[in-house]
Amino acid sequence: MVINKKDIVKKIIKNPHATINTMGKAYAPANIALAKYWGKRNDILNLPFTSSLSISLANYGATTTITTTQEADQYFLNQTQQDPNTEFSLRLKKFLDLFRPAKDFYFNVATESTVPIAAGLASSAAGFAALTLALDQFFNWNLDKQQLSILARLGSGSASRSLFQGFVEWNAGDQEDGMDSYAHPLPEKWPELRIGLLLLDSNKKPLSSREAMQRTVETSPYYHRWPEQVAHAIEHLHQAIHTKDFELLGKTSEKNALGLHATMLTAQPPVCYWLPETLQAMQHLWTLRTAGISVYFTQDAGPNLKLLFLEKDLDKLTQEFPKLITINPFSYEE
Ligand code: 2P0
Repeated sequence: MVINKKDIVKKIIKNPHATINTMGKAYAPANIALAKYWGKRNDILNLPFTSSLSISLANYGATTTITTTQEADQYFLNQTQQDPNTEFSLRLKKFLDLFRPAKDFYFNVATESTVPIAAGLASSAAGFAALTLALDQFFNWNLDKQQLSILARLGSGSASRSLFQGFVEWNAGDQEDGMDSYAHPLPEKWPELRIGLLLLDSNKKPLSSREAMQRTVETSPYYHRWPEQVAHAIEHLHQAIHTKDFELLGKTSEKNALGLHATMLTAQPPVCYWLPETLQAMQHLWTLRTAGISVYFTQDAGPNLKLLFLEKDLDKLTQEFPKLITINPFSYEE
């Protein structure tokens, strides 16, 4: 029997509409995977083939406010009302339908994003995580973070990780209903760690990560090696985080990102998110590394690079990349 999203919602929320408040409001950070989520064993429930490990971006994320409205849902992104037929609105509506108390009950959802627009920063992760937290408040569910992580995953896989700050691991789980597939934060903090956003192109991506992921799984002859690579990466990342071994963290993350893109490049038709500027920036970074600056990159389903470095190298790196946006991932308030 096919398990659908509504079945999962029923398992988690016992009394979905017992209380309806006038407002629900919550914040969730964006996150960047150092060992990536790529490929689903169940694409209805967004259940991954592998676990993944990310770092959340402190105050770079989304704040979502939910209220009610008459006649039809209304969605706002950075104060601009969204056309109901855009991909953004349709995806949001589908998620809200899981929780709508009645057919004629309408939501007003306003999201403010502090993530630089078009930074290729999986804004759906912060968005669906903030929305899930806001819904929890709006309906007084009082769910724990583990349950909320499962619900956020139903919106977007990577949103399961945006429920937490710091280093976060999303366990793939192996149950058919995915009740064991949720994220948890790691206890370690690394105050000297910095993330740099290197924006190389702000055009909309030619292919959504959802489609790219599916095509890669179905057609890349290298995909079968991917789960084993991710498992090794996660093991090495744990070691790096635990012993504060920055070289190991950087090397492992960069290798995992290049492995990810290798599976995409060998898909049919090929999926290539690289631009000439992406390769140029990679070569610049490799040259800097040869010259003794410890900097690594990771790259997601877009042309921009995310740099990993330590606070001590900040000045040198802003000299090399004057437009670099620097984030201290451990600067969030508890
Ligand atoms: C990640 N990405 O781990 C990987 C690396 C992109 C590259 O998670 O279909 O938007 O909503 O579950 O979460 C982007 O995929 O995909 C992503 P869905 P999602 O961050």
